[in-house]
Amino acid sequence: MHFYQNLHILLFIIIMIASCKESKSILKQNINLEKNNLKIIPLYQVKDFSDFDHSTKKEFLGIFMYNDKYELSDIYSIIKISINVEILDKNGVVSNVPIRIVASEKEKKSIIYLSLTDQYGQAKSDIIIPKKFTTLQLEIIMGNFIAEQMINLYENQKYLVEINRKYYFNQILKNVIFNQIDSDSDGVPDSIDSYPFDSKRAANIQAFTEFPLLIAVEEDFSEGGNLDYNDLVLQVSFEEDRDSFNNLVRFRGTFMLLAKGGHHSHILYLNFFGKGNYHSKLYNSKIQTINKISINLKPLQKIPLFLKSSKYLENFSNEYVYLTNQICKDYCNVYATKNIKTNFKLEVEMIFEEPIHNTSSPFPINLSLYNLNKNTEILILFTQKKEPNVLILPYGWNWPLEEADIFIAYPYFKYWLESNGEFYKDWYEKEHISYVFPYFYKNPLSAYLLQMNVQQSMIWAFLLIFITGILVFLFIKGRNESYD
Ligand SMILES: [Ca+2]
Ligand SMILES: [Ca+2]
Ligand SMILES: [Ca+2]
Repeated sequence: MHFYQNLHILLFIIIMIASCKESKSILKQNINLEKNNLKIIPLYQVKDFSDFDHSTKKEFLGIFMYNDKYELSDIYSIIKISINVEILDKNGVVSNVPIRIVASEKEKKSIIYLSLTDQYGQAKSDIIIPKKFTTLQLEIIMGNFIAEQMINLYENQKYLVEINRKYYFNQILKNVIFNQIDSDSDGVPDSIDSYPFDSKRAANIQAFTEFPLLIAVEEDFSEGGNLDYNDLVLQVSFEEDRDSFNNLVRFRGTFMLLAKGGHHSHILYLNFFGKGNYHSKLYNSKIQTINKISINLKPLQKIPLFLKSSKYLENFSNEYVYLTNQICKDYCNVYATKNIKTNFKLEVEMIFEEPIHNTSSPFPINLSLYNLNKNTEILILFTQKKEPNVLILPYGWNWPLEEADIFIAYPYFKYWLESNGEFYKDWYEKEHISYVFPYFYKNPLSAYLLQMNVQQSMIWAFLLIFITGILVFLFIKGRNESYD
């Protein structure tokens, strides 16, 4: 009895703390807005520009038409969105207007898109973002003014696949747009330029650093294999530098082989669309640097991920490559009874000679897995729907144990597949605990910390420990009293 009374008080305290946190974040946003001297412009939505009566709306500053599209999505953990935003004013189409999109999920905010409008007044690109985000904020930046609009990533069980909008402003935009400090003259004002003194780079996009991906491969899918999707599990996180028209300029990625459920040897290949200078740094399990490699790559030249030496490029011999079996030896991290093995970590940076045009590479890399025992190759494509051999999953996913069928380890996977992604979207979070390798369980707190930024996470982690302590205390107290 006492236990439940105390529990009410505790819940009240938790709600109070949570609501304080909420109001603080709103306050923080307001301060930021003032600091950057940004104001929000009201926009009016119309069916047709011609049916808007300008004379009756004195405060009128802009109107917009939209034709956004939502679809069911059975791509595993990413969404491809086509962006088509057009800006007009009294004089017609307006070029060089910065269009920015910021994605958010709870406290996490991340720039996912930045581009100036082109000579036709349009910003057009395909982008790929993690499904973990829930809302987007579309911003049209006009000097000291910003028109911002929220767009939901899900509506009626469907995912946003196209942002198609036309904005019309009832004033001449040219004067306000070019009335801004732009130190490197790349067209993006200093206030929103991630690299204000580098004219080649304008946006640093970190969506996949916030939400790393796990790639799980089942090599024997077509041969009626065991469907344990642990033949290879690779963790990938990356960030991109893009220019003021959203073209890719630099790529920085981190790769870790987390598991390998078999005795075969493979080479993992990385593939970029353009040519440029490639730099890599390989760490061993004790986080000591094993090697640093710098090479020049031709367009679409495949490069093994875990290189021993740059001599590989001279004679293409596998002796200059770390095979998967050398990094994560036979049946590594697929048996629950064995300790977790920490493997190599690879950091790479690709500096492209020419910017890669945004329409050719919504996703900046391709990967492929070559099996030396079977002489077969699996392409790991990030945008293809229902790729049977490869699952692309969010960070934190625990893969099935050796020989454990994914349909048993993740009972809702089947229903999600059968419904074309309409139902059980969270199938990958509902595992049958005794059939998965508990990689992200063994140390849940550290996994939790990794997902958050450090300052907040420390506070919440301590609070979590504190609350857990109180709950345990109250539970024991309540139980003892009820037996008295
Ligand atoms: Ca600039
Ligand atoms: Ca810049
Ligand atoms: Ca298998």
